[in-house]
Amino acid sequence: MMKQKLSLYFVMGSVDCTKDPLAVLDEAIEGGITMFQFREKGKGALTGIEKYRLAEKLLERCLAHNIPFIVNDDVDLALALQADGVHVGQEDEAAERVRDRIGDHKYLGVSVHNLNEVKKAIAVRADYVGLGPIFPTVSKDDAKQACGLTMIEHIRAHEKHVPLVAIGGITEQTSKQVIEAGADGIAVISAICRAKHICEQTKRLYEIVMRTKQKGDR
Ligand code: TZP
Ligand code: MG
Repeated sequence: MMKQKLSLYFVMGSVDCTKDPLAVLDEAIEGGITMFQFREKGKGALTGIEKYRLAEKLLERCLAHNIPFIVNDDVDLALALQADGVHVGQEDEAAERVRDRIGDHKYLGVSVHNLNEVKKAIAVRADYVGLGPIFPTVSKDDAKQACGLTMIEHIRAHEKHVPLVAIGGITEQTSKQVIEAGADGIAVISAICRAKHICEQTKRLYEIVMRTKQKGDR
């Protein structure tokens, strides 16, 4: 179930968009995204009531299309909106505390960079882990060094069942390899946000992921 939802995970905030974020999300939904994360971060990011209002509108879109809506690193916002879950990084609010605050019926996603962090995330009952950056990325100021496809294989070899989505610099050209390495899905910002034709680009990404998963019987 979670593994299916992770197939094409779109991550976005106003800073990532060159046009109206609502229009971007509409096109991405039409193209077939399976999960959405509101990540309002970076230079010029909205805060306070503006952040809330944008999240509310994006959530409405996701609700109408049955797309899980996850909030990045803002438990208060997720609770206020009754979002589907929260995603936190290693330097954000501790995952264990987030789990306590959101309860067992909301999704908890945790960013990881190695096997040790995966094991810790599993211990706090994370619903999925986000591994990355797999490749160099332009979308995260404080991104760690790229870990490469081998880190996906390494984690998969030791944790066969953990729902794992890969993130960081993933494009139409690399999606197939990422799934073949053992990821249940791809999480992307720029591959969708920076596309000329967002809906068509999203459809292409969706097709690649789904075809590759099918071939591997996943
Ligand atoms: N975490 C690790 S890499 C990254 C995040 C949020 C940014 C991913 O963006 P892009 O444009 O798909 O590389
Ligand atoms: Mg962080």
